[in-house]
Amino acid sequence: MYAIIGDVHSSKEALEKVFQAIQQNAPDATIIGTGDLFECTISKKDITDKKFTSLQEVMLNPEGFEALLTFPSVYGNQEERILLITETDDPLREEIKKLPETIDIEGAQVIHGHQWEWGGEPWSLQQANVQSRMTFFGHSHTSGLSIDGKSQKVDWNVPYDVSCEEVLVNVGAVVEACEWVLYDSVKQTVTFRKAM
Ligand SMILES: [Mn+2]
Repeated sequence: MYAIIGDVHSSKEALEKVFQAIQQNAPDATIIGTGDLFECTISKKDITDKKFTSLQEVMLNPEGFEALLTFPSVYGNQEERILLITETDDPLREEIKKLPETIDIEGAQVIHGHQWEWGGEPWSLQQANVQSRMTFFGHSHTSGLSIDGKSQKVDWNVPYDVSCEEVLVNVGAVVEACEWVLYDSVKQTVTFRKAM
């Protein structure tokens, strides 16, 4: 059993709510992160060659937030940007640098998804370059499920059978929405959850 969560964007309150829900719904679930744990406060368009020498200048990290990050996670575009624009021996930077691009779990792979092709109107995933039959990702802050290339309507608290050819699961966002996904690797089901 896995609880997949991501796009926390430094929201301590939302992460605590989601933890509480996981504790109530699936206390034995292994928590895996889809990245963008932190919020980078320097936007993409404001990036220059300048290297910041303290992390506080470029990211939100509220008191007690880091202590909650005890689960394995991949990196997202926020972590990528934080690394790109800083030069400091802060141990937190080293921790961020250690986050992998992908994590393999039972029968699936976890990735942030910003590496793929996004665009269109409304802005959405155009092309996913997956390495696994089933992939959990985030990035867009919109829960979604695609089975064998067909987009499914997402209903909350309903287990979806994912024992099919190709499955893409957008786990939504912890920030603001308190969304997460429960993945039962034995029964091969995913259930979308909202901790609000
Ligand atoms: Mn992202």
